[in-house]
Amino acid sequence: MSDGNRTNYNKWWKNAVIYQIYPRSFADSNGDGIGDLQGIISKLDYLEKLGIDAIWLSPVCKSPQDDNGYDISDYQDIDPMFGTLQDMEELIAEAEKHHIRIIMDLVLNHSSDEHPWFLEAKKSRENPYHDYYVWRDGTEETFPNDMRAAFGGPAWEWVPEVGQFYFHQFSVKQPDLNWENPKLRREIYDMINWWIGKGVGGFRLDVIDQIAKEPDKQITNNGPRLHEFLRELSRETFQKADLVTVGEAWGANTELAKLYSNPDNSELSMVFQFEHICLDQIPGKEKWDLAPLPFLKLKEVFGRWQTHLYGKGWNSLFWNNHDLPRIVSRWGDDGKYRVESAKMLAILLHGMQGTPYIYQGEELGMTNVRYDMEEYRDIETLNLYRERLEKGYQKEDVMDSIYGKSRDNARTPMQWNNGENAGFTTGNPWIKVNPNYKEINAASQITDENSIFNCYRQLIRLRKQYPVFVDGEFHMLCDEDESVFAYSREDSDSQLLVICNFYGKTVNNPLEKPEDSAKLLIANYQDTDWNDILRPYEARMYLINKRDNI
Ligand code: TEU
Ligand code: CA
Repeated sequence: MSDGNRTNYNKWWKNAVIYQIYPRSFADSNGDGIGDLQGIISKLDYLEKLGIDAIWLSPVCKSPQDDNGYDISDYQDIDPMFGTLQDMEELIAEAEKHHIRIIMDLVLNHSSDEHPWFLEAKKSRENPYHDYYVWRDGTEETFPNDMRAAFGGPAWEWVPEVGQFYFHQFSVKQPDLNWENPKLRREIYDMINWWIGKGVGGFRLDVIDQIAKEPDKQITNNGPRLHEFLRELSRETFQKADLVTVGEAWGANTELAKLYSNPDNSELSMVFQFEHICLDQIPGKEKWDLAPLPFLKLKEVFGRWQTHLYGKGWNSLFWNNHDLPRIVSRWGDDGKYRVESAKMLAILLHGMQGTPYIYQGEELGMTNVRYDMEEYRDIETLNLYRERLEKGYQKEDVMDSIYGKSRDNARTPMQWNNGENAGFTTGNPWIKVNPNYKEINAASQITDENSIFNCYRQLIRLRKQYPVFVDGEFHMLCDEDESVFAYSREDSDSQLLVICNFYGKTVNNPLEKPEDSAKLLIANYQDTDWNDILRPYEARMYLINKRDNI
């Protein structure tokens, strides 16, 4: 079925596992308290041991860091905080020696307001760069419309020099780029090709579903020209090399995902969508308004994505990223059953079809934090705190929302060992280290064969060993069961069977014992016999060789 680079049928990234690094929180090499590229280079042995194939590197380009690098002021240089372009080239080369590819984070929906394009654009309406951004007339007091920015406040900012508003879907320092302008698109393609020339393994495309916005119609994501833009982008750049490309798409459903990740390779390799991970949010409310997880709905959502995309598209599998709270605190148990529940969540996810992503520290079962307000750093969290107090919310309620959902939960420094600052830095960390680092850290887990780290390591190996992980067809089992998440994956040779008790109570095992020849591939309790009950967060994965039974 494979025909080289032209289609996506037999691509390397289908049995790959991708590891996301949030550079400022990963490893600090020079004691300034901020993680950097040399820090990452020093941890490549660790990553090779884990067995991952690629690193998705959150943005390291030059940036005023208003949104921790998602506000880029030079797409072709590295922020001095992280190192130099030479360090980046070294990282790409050193990673390759460890069989790891580097995936860059491309932020193409907006730039920084300090990008030279924007500095020019705001000088006058006649400036050749003016049209690189999205402007609307108005008077200082009357906004073009009432659209709001993702981090609070209006989506419009007045610029007196030109007597116009510019549009920003995120912070005021992140003006939206105008993809309607072909010259802008050309500049973006040239920049991407320059990075391809540097040997990167692929790209993650930040909020790519928002590039084709039409603010006059209040359209943010899935604008009418979105897939036209994506096909042009892909043709002019990605299709020239064997890359992995992943589009962050909050607004995707399975039909749209088939366009993004069409096996004909006309757009991207895969989609990174959030339907499963937003389920503990009440529809129409904000993520901060905490709600319990509707478990049956979770199964329905996973099942739908697995079956609708089968043979027609490709999905990312993830519980975590730098915007989300830690999964073990969110849907597992970060107390008594931290180890069991972290492994259960890993086993549940890694048996499905798609490309798994591990977010730094997830492989250690790192947890959420509860800090005093002055320890938080994220612009979204700081804005929320201010806005909700102004609106009259109780401080305790706002703090509960922050404990539950703040992006800083994911951004505390990586816990390497039980030494000072968890081995992250010899200086003062830019954000406080989670106080539980003495108990939860990489050094203690690498050598412990029953650690969460070694569970992830084993899952990565299994995915490479058995083709059924890549191609097997998904079937949900006991979909009405209120506690157990179970499914099978089947190809012509074998069947994979995954059974997970999603909760902390012992329950009856709703499944029939598989035949004796079934091989237990991985589990999170040490005894291996089949049992008619499932203990708290118990997870088991079996392989049944169909040929044994003929
Ligand atoms: O995130 C897109 C996005 O929609 C989220 O920011 C979301 O609004 C927020 O996290 C919900 O709490 C991407 C990046 O992943 C994020 O870090 C950036 O802040 C954002 O784009 C802007 O570039
Ligand atoms: Ca540093």
